[in-house]
Amino acid sequence: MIVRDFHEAKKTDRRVAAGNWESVRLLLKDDNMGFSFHITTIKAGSESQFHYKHHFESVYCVSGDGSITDLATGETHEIRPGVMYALDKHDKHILRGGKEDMILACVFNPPVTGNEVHREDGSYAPESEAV
Ligand code: 9YT
Repeated sequence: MIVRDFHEAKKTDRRVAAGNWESVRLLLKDDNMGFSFHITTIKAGSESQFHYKHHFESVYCVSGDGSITDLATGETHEIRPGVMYALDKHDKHILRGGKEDMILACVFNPPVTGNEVHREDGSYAPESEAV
């Protein structure tokens, strides 16, 4: 069994931060679960484009508010606690923080290794290309 405390994990290199977001990786590839599990905070008022071309991701909003725009359709969906979205088509999207920071629980398949960097196009490289 693996038991980890977010409040401890965020003091370690499991926490990664970029301009508009930070993320604590509670499970990574080397935990051998077949997925990774992250608690991601999207800053209030921020806007970021992501495109996980090589991963599926599902996301559940724990607190805060924001929105997601599907760049294939132009459709925007409000995100609030209780809402889940799943990027089942590797959907290119814009994620926005709302009035408050948005706290999201995220699962990636295949699992993130922890060494990926967001590339210019908003993707993470497949593991074979990871730095
Ligand atoms: C909301 C979202 O896409 N989270 C992704 C996880 C985060 N970018 C990370 O841990 O790298």
